[in-house]
Amino acid sequence: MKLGHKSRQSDCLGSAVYSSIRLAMAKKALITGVCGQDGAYLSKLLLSKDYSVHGMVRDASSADFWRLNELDLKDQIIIEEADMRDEDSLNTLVENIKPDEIYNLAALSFVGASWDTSVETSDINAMGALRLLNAMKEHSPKAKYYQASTSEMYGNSNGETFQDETTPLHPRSPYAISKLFAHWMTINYRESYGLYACSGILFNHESPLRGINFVTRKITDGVARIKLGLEDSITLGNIDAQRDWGFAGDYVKAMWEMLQQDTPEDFVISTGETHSVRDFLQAAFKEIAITDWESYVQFDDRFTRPLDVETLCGSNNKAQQKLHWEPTVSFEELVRIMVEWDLKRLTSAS
Ligand code: F7E
Repeated sequence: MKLGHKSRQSDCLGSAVYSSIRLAMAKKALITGVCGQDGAYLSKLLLSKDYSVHGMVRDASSADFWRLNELDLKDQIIIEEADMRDEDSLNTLVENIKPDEIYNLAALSFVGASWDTSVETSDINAMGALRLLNAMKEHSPKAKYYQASTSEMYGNSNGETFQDETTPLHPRSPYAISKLFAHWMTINYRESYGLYACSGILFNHESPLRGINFVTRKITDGVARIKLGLEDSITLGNIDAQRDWGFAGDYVKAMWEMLQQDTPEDFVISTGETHSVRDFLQAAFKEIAITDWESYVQFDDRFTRPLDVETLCGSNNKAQQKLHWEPTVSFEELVRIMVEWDLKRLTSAS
């Protein structure tokens, strides 16, 4: 009995010592925007690789941790408070943590709202990235930096079928312009100061953790509501727009891979397939056995934009060759996963 007690104690002591050694040896990652879709999937990936994950939020008391809770990660992440608009808070954060890797995912990311929030969008997405790069240069210059760049920077394709790392950029929204600034600052800091800083030009990436205001989740949520008799239609804007939609869980692996290379470079991450919003609607309604989906969809000008990007389709050749990365979830599977998740969520809530 005594022996058992003692050995349990020494086991506890052993595992406590082991945990603190592991923590001390673990790579430290700082993720801004940890509460977003990508922040949650990236946290999961890094924790599975034994990183110590520091997740930045603006205000912990009002932050919405639903995605981290959904993946059961909240207790494993060290939540840090700082603000992309506040240089001092970012300096203190980076100086205290001295991260090995910084993933800048924080952004106002809803393109449609960016005309109404252009100043705040620029402050957070563009100047915020610059403030963070400065903090890294000053306090953790050996860290590796990932900038969440976006296919929105391309704007409308000028006749080319695929966009790649060499395609000219012509942004068509305040959001895309703010991201363009951060993209070029990342390149400039790499070239000027020799920092390990790189950009992932990610095409649209979705999942059940996507915000409800993005078109994919709006559709899968709407389809699930129609199936359960909670709504009778979905109201949308431009359904002729075409996007290259992949699964977010795949895309965060590419972010990590980009920071494991010998030299920092920028990469396009995409599936190489494009589908219209119409195609997405058709596939989502098919999951609930509705083929005449047009009769369930309404148009409202409120959901159109002053300027939209019509077609995007990325070439992931460079990522395949250098990162050995490729998407694992097809368009149809992605739609199925999202519809099933929304059906399950709404069924258990009712
Ligand atoms: O729109 C059209 C809309 O808001 C897709 C962000 O993550 O990916 C995302 O940007 C398309 C557009 O995503 C509705 O006009 C029609 O053509 O889902 P979205 P997005 O604008 O492509 C990029 C890569 C990012 O970086 C962004 O942060 O769908 N559309 N009707 C609609 N879109 C919305 N949201 N709502 C509608 O009712």
